[in-house]
Amino acid sequence: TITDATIVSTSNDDSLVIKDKHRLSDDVERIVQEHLKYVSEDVSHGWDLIHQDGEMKVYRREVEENGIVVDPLKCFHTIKGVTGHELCQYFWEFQYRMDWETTLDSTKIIEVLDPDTMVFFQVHKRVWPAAQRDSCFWSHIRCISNSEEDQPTWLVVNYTTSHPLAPIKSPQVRLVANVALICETIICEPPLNPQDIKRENIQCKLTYVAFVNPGGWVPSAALRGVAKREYPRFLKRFTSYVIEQTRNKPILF
Ligand code: H13
Repeated sequence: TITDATIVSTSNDDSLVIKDKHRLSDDVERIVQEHLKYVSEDVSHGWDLIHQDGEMKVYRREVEENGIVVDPLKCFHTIKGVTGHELCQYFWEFQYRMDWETTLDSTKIIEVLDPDTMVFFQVHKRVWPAAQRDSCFWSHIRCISNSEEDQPTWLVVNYTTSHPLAPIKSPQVRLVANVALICETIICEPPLNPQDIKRENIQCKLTYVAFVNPGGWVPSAALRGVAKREYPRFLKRFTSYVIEQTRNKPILF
């Protein structure tokens, strides 16, 4: 039976999926919808291009709240030979995280809310001139079909939450974040038979957006310097990792 405690949606192959709701379902839904709306807003006004390397473009808007830098960040990239599903899977799944993350000391799953939503606790490397940071966030992966013909959009959202299993222990400071990776697969010169699609026929348009509050004062210039260096580094390392991992595997649409 379908009740208020269930969510009905369509999966990758348009079959109906019924999921049990959990205590954060409404939050997850709201934040996912916000990101889907925000992703198509352009960056022509008020955004600075802080890094460009081939197809990769990293923009930010300088914003401070109570003297703390909380610059929104928006990155665009096009990656050849991988799908949005593959990128999102490698970004979301715990087992691959430490292979591509260079800014973490540790990561662990502290709760499974449903098969697509986990709560993580992570300890970040001390990369800036201040106390060490940790984070506690739900991480949700989702596939959204746009139309019969188009490839679905895949996304992952990481959003800060509090959790009894992750109390804040000073002097460690808690990062507050709202991050999304949104990916769209494009099939170039599609062969007549979809079965014949090769990696050379696919590319993926990636958008990565991050709102991160360091949770306590950090010198502005130092923090902006770290962000300018680390986000492009993350994008380059993460996307190369996925290309490498999927090279000889069947394509995951
Ligand atoms: O998105 C990235 N990593 C995710 C998986 O580990 C976790 C991330 C997150 C961060 C913080 C809180 C909650 C979730 O989504 C890649 C992150 C790359 C980071 C580059 C370093 C940025 C330095 C600026 C820090 C501002 C305080």
